[in-house]
This record gives sequence, C-alpha cells and structure tokens, in this order.
Amino acid sequence: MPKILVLNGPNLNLLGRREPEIYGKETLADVEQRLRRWGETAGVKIEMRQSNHEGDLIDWLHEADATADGVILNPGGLTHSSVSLGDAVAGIATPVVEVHISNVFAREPFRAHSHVSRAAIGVISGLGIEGYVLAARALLDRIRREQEKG
Ligand code: CA2
Repeated sequence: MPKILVLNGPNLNLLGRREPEIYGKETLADVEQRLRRWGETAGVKIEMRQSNHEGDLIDWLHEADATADGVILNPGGLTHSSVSLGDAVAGIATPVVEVHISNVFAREPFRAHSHVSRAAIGVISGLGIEGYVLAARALLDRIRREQEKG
C-alpha cells in the first residue's frame, strides 16, 4: 500500500482556533480525519505530523526519502524564510506537493515567495483544507504512473 507523509510546519497546531477568517474553522485533526477517510477508499496509508521546529521538518523529509512514496508539505511561515527547508525538499527523491490553506498570492507581498516551490512537483494554495486531499490525489496519480513505468 503506498504511503503519503503529511508534514505541517510552525503554528499550524493553532488551525481552527485562531484567525478562522483566513484559515477556516477546521482543525489539524479534521484535516487528518479527511485524509485518512480518503486514504481508506483510495488504498493509501496516511501519516500526519506537525512541528514548530524547522529541524524536525528537515529530519522528517530526509526520513521520507526512504519510507514514504509521497509527501504533502505545508511549511507554514518557513515557506517564506527557510532556504534549508527548500534544500531538504530538493535533496530527496520522494515527490513533494506544497500546500497552503490560504491564497498566499492574495496576501502580504512577502508570502508570494516560497523557498520550497522550486523543488516541489506542484503547489496548491487558497483552496482551504481541501487542498490537502487534492494534493494526495495528485501524488497517488504520480505514484501509480511511476509504478507502471517500473
Ligand atoms: O496558508 C497556509 O497554509 C500558510 O502556509 C499558513 C502559514 C503562513 O505563514 C503561510 O504564509 C501560509 C501560517 C501558519 C499559521 O497557522 C495558523 C493557523 C491558525 C491560526 C494561526 C496560525
């Protein structure tokens, strides 16, 4: 069964509890439940983690290179500041989809730049938490195509 690792960066543990006008009312546990439900029908194992520490995210990306078939990454504010996180994504062969709940291009100008996007296979921004499920579907398509190639 393919495995998708879902990584969430700093402050995303606050999801659903602050700034609902930007990020909505659903929590990270709701995101996980939605993804798990999708995974049960699609035949995909979902594992989700969150950390407020850059190094944890980098370590988990390295780990994913050997243990996951795809990664969904919402790097939080590190998107806009962390060269190292971008390097970690570039340094692994496992495909990574970058997800943002809000539309980062419709907010403050500094949010329009990402250090991660150059190394991601794609970016989803502004579609709320549904973006995570769309990313999982895109990754599964990619994983199946790679398996067919052999
Ligand atoms: O839209 C997204 O998913 C972001 O990655 C969220 C980051 C932000 O810095 C990015 O520009 C876009 C912020 C994560 C903090 O999440 C919170 C959620 C609820 C309440 C407070 C913070």
